[in-house]
Amino acid sequence: MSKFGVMVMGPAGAGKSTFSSALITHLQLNRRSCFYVNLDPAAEHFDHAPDLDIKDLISLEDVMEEMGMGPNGGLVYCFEFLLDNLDFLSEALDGLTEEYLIIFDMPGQIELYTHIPILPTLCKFLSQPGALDIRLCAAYLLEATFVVDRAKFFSGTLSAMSAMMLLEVPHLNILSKMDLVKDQVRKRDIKRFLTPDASLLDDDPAVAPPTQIAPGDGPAAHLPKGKEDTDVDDGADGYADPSERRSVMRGTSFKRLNRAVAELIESFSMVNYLRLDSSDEDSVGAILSYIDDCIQYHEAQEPKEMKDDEFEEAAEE
Ligand SMILES: Nc1nc2c(ncn2[C@@H]2O[C@H](COP(=O)(O)OP(=O)(O)O)[C@@H](O)[C@H]2O)c(=O)[nH]1
Ligand SMILES: [Mg+2]
Repeated sequence: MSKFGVMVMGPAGAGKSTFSSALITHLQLNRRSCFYVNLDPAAEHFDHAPDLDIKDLISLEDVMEEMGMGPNGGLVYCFEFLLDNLDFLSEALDGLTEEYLIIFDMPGQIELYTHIPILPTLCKFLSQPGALDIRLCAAYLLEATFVVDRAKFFSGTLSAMSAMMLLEVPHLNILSKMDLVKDQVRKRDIKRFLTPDASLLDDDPAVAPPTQIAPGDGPAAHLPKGKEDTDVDDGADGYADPSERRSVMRGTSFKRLNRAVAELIESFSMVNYLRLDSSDEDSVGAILSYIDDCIQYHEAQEPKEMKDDEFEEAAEE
C-alpha cells in the first residue's frame, strides 16, 4: 500500500509554512486526511499544530548553543542527526493509509537544495518501495516579487533547477505570493516568467541601456551624471573589480554571468512555474490538483461509501 506526500521546499520566507497551512485548511474543508510534518528545526509558530515535529527530536537552538554552530551549519547538523535517527519518521508515518496526504514543511537554507546529499537520502528513504513507500512530489516555492529583479529571479530559478536535479522526484515549481505583484506587474508580463528564458534579460527595467565608454577608461568615475548607480562598465580587461560591490553587481561581467545563467536555464528547459496566492482558496486548490496528479493520488483511492449525512448534504448541493 502506497502512501502519498508532498515536500514543500524553497528559500527562507518563500511562504512554505503559509502554503502548508493553507493546504491543510483546504484538505480539511474537502474532508481529506492529512498529516503535517514540520522538518524545520527553527520553526516556532504554526497555524496548524504539526502531527510530527523535528523539534521533538532536535532543535536548532540547542545545536547552535551546544555545538557553537551558526544557523546554516546547525541546520545541516540537525538533518544529519535526523538521518541517523530515521525511526523518528518511520514510526510516525508507518501506520498512515493511502488516504492521507503527508505534508513535509521544509527549512529554507539553500545548502539543502544545492550541493549536499542530505535531501536525496531523505527522499530515497521516504519513497523506498517495501518500506515507507511514499509517493512523493516536491513543491518548490519562489517569491513572485523576485520577478522585479531579473538577477534574483534567475538565481532563484537556478536553485529550483538544482533541487529538481538533486532530488529526482516529480517536481512542481511555484511562484508564491502572487497577490504582492498583482498590481505591480501586468498579467501578460507575469506570463513570460512562467517559462523563463534569456529574453527576459533584454527588457530588464533595472538596467539602463549601456553607456558608451572608450576602452581603457576607468569605471564609475567617467560615467555621465545620474548613471553612476545604474550602469558600471568593467575595466579594460573585461572584469569588474571584485572589491567594488557596485561594479560587481552592475558591471558588464555581472550581466554576462546573468545571461549565462539564464541561457543555461533555458537550454535545460526544465523549469515552469505555477502561480500561487496562499490566501486564495481556489489558488491553493489548483496547486493541490497538480500535486494529486503528480503523485497519482486519486488513482489509488478505494471508492468510499458515503455516510448518511454526507449523502444528504451532497444531494442538497
Ligand atoms: N502577501 C502574501 N504574503 C505571504 C504569502 N505567503 C506567505 N506570506 C508571508 O511571507 C512571510 C514568510 O512566510 P512563511 O510561510 O513563514 O515562509 P517560509 O519561511 O517559507 O516558511 C510571512 O510573513 C507570511 O505571512 C502570500 O501568499 N501572500
Ligand atoms: Mg517555514
